[in-house]
Amino acid sequence: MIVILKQHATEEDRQNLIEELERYGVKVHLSEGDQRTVLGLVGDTTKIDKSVLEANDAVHAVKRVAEPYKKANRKFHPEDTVVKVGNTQVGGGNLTVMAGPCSVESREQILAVAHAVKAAGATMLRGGAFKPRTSPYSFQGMGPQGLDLLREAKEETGLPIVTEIMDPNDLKYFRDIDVLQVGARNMQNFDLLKALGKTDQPILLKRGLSATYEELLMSAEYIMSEGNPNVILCERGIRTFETYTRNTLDVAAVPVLRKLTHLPIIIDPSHSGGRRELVVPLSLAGIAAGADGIEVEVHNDPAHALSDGPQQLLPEAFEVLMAQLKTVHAAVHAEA
Ligand SMILES: [Mn+2]
Repeated sequence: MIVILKQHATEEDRQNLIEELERYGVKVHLSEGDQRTVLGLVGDTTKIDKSVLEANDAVHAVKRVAEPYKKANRKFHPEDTVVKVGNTQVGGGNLTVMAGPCSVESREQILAVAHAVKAAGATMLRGGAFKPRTSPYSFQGMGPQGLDLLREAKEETGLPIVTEIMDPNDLKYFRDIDVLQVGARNMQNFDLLKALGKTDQPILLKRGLSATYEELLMSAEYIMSEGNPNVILCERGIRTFETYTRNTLDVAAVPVLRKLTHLPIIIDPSHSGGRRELVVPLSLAGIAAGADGIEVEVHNDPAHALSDGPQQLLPEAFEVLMAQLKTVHAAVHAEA
């Protein structure tokens, strides 16, 4: 971190500032030019709040030279992280396909979809039991009963389960759930992130609607700094000026995050496109960009789905998608 002092900063201002900075345990190197005095901070600057320094009267500007996230940072962990989920692995060249309905609606529905996606080659079953809906009048999910149905579907198919948790107080219901999903709207629910950091369960962390890459990685850092290294990132579309699609899938997030972090990256073609006909091309684009997998919504009767009907694939379409995904994934991972 580099701190540039104002021209009018006095010797006393400078000494006070250096003492303040040294309290964080960093070394301060002073270099005095004709026009400007610059302080170079060496050591762990993660605990220093840039905006507090910027508000100091003697400070002209503050520049970070290192990213504020450490545990999620590829610089300190060059190897890709591989997250073990049941009998499958996310990252490390594996193709992860989390498929299933937006919401668990009934025993018949979740079992039918689970068997269909398993037969087509999905590696995990997704399904929402606790639903974060934009409207309080929309279907809110089956809650703990929905989790029981997911457990039953897992027992029948062997597919590990991915399902969303919204409230740290619900953790008691999720102790045996394979992957806990944090939705886009909860990406900065820091109490939830901290509680999930105290477990060792894999977490699927979705990017917020208007979150930067750094904000996403800082949210991952919340989980990891509490001791849980099992974080999987998910790009699920961001809010832009475009209204044709539900959100705009940021495909660039995949190669950029790949560079910044060692964590696995999944894309969600369903909530980004919001339309069934976009799910296949967006899925393929994500894998082509180097994503470790997708999380996709599949329903046996989308026309009557209780949530997100227009974007859910029929099992037959999912089967076709699986074949295409494998082809693109193989092409990306082929030796040049
Ligand atoms: Mn959905």
